Amino acid sequence: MSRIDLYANDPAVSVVTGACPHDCPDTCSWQVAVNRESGTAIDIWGNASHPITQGKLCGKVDRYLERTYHSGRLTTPLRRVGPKGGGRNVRGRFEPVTWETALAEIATRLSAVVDEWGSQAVLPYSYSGTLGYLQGEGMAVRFFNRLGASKLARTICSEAGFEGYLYTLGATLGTATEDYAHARLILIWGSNTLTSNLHLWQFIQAARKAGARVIVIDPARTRTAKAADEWLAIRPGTDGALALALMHVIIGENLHDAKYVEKYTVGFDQLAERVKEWTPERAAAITGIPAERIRSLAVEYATTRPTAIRVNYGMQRHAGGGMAMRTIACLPALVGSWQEQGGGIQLSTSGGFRRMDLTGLQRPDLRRDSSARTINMNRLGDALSLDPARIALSHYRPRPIDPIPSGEQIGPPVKALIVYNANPAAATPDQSAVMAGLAREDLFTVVMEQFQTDTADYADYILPAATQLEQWDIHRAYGHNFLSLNRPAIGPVGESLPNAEMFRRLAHALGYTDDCFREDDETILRKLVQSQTQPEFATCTWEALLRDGYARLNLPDPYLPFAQGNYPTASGKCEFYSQRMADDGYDPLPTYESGEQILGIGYFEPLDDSASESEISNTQYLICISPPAHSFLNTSFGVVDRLRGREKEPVLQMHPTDAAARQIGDGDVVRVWNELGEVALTARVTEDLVPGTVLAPGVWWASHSPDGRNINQVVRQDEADMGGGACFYDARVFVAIASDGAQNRVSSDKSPVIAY
Ligand SMILES: Nc1nc2c(c(=O)[nH]1)N[C@H]1C(S)=C(S)[C@@H](COP(=O)(O)OP(=O)(O)OC[C@H]3O[C@@H](n4cnc5c(=O)[nH]c(N)nc54)[C@H](O)[C@@H]3O)O[C@H]1N2
Ligand SMILES: Nc1nc2c(c(=O)[nH]1)N[C@H]1C(S)=C(S)[C@@H](COP(=O)(O)OP(=O)(O)OC[C@H]3O[C@@H](n4cnc5c(=O)[nH]c(N)nc54)[C@H](O)[C@@H]3O)O[C@H]1N2
Ligand code: SF4
Ligand SMILES: [Mo]
Repeated sequence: MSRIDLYANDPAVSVVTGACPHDCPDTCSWQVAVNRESGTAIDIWGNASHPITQGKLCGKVDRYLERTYHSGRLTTPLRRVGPKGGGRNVRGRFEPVTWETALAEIATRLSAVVDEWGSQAVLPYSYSGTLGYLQGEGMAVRFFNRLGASKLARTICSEAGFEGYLYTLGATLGTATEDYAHARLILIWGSNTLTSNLHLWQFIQAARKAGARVIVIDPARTRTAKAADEWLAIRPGTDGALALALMHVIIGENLHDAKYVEKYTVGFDQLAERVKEWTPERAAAITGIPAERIRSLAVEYATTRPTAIRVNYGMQRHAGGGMAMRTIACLPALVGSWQEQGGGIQLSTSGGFRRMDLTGLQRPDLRRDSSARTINMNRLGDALSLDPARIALSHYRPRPIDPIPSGEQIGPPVKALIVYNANPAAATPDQSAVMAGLAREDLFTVVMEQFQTDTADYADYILPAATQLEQWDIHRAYGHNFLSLNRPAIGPVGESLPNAEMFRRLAHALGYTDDCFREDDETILRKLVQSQTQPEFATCTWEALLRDGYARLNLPDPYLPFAQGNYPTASGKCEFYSQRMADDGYDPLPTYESGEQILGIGYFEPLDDSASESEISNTQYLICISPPAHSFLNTSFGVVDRLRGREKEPVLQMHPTDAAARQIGDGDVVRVWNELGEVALTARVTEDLVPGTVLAPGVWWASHSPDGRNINQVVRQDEADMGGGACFYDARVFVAIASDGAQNRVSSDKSPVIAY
């Protein structure tokens, strides 16, 4: 019996429909059984009627009740009484205070900062704890607009790839998730579907039953690669070179769709000229994929119908991630696969929601000074420095033509930081720089959290946040076209409050009398839905959402966004040649440069064959990637013992060749370091990885790690080529067995320091 049937006729139980709030393409519709008498949630499951969720939640959110009722939930406001900083003996360093006291004291401190340093000395820091419109960037944005705080560019996940995709196609529209069932060739490109996008898999399986082949392009033989028909092992950061060579073969052998290209694209002749130099042999030397396989893949891709690509953010967390995405996004137009159901490419479906009008929710009109600076969240370490040159670097500069500010444009140091929906001490690049900033005694930090995270350890005040079971919200999705409503299933755990209510109360404490700080959550959401005028939201009525919990956007069914062109670019076409890119300071045509070239980093010359093993291990860097661990979701589930138990301990996967060169055996504790920092991990020697690359599944809490640090110790703050995106997977590291003193070499003069 399904769980809904089990509870539907039980008078002691009510069933509430909601939505998973986490940063995941699937945005599942969930149902929660609540004991009417106690008000306690007793069960949670995936909504069987939702066309994508299809009754299943993932292994993490199946545990959502354990997270909600976890003994570590923060249940009262806390005030710091001990010294600032990370550590485990938390209860000794914070004391509970009432909401009244906490809010009054926070308001006093914030006002003092604004009076002395100006309102831009206040920085919000948030990302994807919840993706809800209201509890995400809803009431919080109202509040920070009214305050006049610095703005935050939310770049940590997808910006480079997003911008690259937009330059080529004009919007993050693409293949509908359900339509992968119609494809006959599927390229899963830089995505671990079975871990991070589980609900796509059922459609891929349906395609395979009908004869489709599935190829995974990834530096790691992930669980998805193991389940697929073929793993193409690619060196990280080289996807652009592969795509250029595929186009070389497709155009060279006249396999492109000349009619589609003629009608719906610009710049074909220039593209053809450009890719001439990108022979499969050249790309083979860069990617590590044999030239013959590149050639045959190009033919397979151009001649199989329909053929679909699922590209995800893994391949764009690199210095050249934007250009790589821009290049891959040219492929479907070149072969005309947009014309078929089951053809095209999907990066994200969020473009379907792009015309959602958020002005009523976020109230940009409340901001008096629209020229407030914008800080790039990836450079939080620099932003929290007191050095004006580093603060200048932390300004958001998404394109090559954006200058580094100087003089007064730099603005004041950050003197107050308000963190919600984020855990920067664990998840943000250059962990030691972030922690050094958070440790500043003169920085006033408020953290709104459900748990005592690595970041909360540095707070002056911690405010207990509600979970999704305790709050209202509305969610768009980035892996399907349904809008979802989340209704609260239970009352607040302890004294916790939804983010919206915390910001509402903070607004009152600061004396803001605007009406918008009086509206309740349900009213705000109803107005948000009712105020939409674009046709795609016509089906998403408040009534439909209340009744079903979700509603499909009013898009054609099937939805083939670019079957007849309709690209929302300047030219109205797919832009093989992009004038906008030229204007923004880029090569207007697809191209490829290595991470070293883009970041302008000079490394050691590779050693010749006569080098001893120990010389090799001490001077040859490895590329370190840190994609999602299966049982975690960024850092959000690290607290659930059962899920942490499944991941066991923070590890570093290494290829046997790289391990042997360093005399490292499976299970050895190794030190992973570069010029930024170091972290101790347990080696896992495996052939499921391209040589020259190491992989540390993320994201572990620093405080759950043996040395109180995690892999973001070795990740640089540098921006990727587009959108100010993060370069999590472009880290260069040295690795050695922990006992041989590697630790000391980081700071020694003779250390293999990377030259800039
Ligand atoms: N279980 C779980 N699910 C998650 C998350 C999680 O942490 N855990 N995170 C969520 C978040 S925040 C996001 S943004 C989404 C998307 O999350 P993504 O981070 O895009 O996750 P993956 O789909 O695992 O994609 C990463 C894959 O890219 C590969 N990769 C790394 N570098 C390269 C490269 O240069 N080229 C190629 N071809 N591949 C490369 C990695 O080996 C990995 O298999 O998933 C969400 N879902
Ligand atoms: N090395 C490495 N680092 C990475 C990545 C990687 O692949 N490798 N992935 C990156 C990516 S893709 C992303 S998206 C970022 C994510 O970075 P973050 O957004 O910082 O994500 P989390 O670490 O999951 O932190 C979210 C926090 O929000 C809290 N939270 C959840 N719901 C609520 C709520 O309703 N209210 C409040 N106040 N808090 C809530 C959770 O308890 C959690 O501590 O991390 C990035 N960091
Ligand atoms: S994390 Fe993703 S797969 Fe898991 S329940 Fe949430 S939306 Fe669904
Ligand atoms: Mo992300």
